Amino acid sequence: MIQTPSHRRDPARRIAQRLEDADSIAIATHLGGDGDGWGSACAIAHHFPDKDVRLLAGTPFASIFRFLLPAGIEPLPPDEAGFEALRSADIQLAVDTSEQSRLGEFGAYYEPERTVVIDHHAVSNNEVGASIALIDPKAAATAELVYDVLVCTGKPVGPDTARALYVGLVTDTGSFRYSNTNPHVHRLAATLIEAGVDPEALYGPLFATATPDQLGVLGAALDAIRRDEKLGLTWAVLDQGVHRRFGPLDEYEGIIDHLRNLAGTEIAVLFRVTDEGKVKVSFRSTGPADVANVARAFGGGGHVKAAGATISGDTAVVTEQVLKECRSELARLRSRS
Ligand SMILES: [Mn+2]
Repeated sequence: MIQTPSHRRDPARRIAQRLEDADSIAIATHLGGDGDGWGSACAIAHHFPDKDVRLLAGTPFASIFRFLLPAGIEPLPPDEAGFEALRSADIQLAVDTSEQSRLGEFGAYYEPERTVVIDHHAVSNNEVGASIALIDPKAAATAELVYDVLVCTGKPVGPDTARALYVGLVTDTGSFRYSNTNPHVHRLAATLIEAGVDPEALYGPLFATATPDQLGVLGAALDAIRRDEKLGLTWAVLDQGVHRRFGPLDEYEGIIDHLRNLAGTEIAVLFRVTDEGKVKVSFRSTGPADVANVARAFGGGGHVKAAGATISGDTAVVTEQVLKECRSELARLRSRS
């Protein structure tokens, strides 16, 4: 049996009680809901089949998570019906975010007395007011906290609930590879498998989702890889030709990882021509190089190891300017060591 960390027991028990007492529960997650946000929301919906549970999608519900939805539940967009579902619910629940702005248009309808938050992000300065919150940045996923709540209901966690929570764990830990992967995460994964999760059966819906166009764009990117071996700089340009052939290139977020995985890479850069004739630039750093700093030089931003910018101008000119800035960042590191 897995132990709930002691500091979470009291809020988990109180939230479980509130959920059990409610007839209707409206649940939203952050804009661009991911496997943890929707996994957490769907787990709660599965656990309370006799309650009126509504899911609120501030941005369109990603089709790859449809297999998690309980039969008969369709996520509501931010329109009059969606706002009314939230306004009339006994509990207004936010999962995987506590920030009002990240709840999108739904954020304005949360009322503190009815609001409950379950989240593992550090508290910001834009919180929704909540009557009870279970917030623990030490949790690898919100799904971990939802599990703590659901076990307090005394009703066993069923296979559909377990599967939705497992999806949250898998996605937020990068398939148990990121630094948030720890013994508790693996114990919870084991518990969920005992509750009926079939990990292999999740491979298809979660990871084998590429379309022929996605693989075509990936092929074009791999074909276009260039590198400066001495500096550890790797890049690829998806130009007008690729855009004409495959259409908008704004998605395809995973391609940059193939560039960063090339051995010896310290900075990876992917250039994509956009519909508006601008160039979308994604950066990854594998070591001490600060790509947020490089992105800021072009009006973008991000984290030290993952950043981006969208730049107006001719693709060849933009490419040269950005690579020059990357080279000076790498040269700066070299001179320091
Ligand atoms: Mn999360």
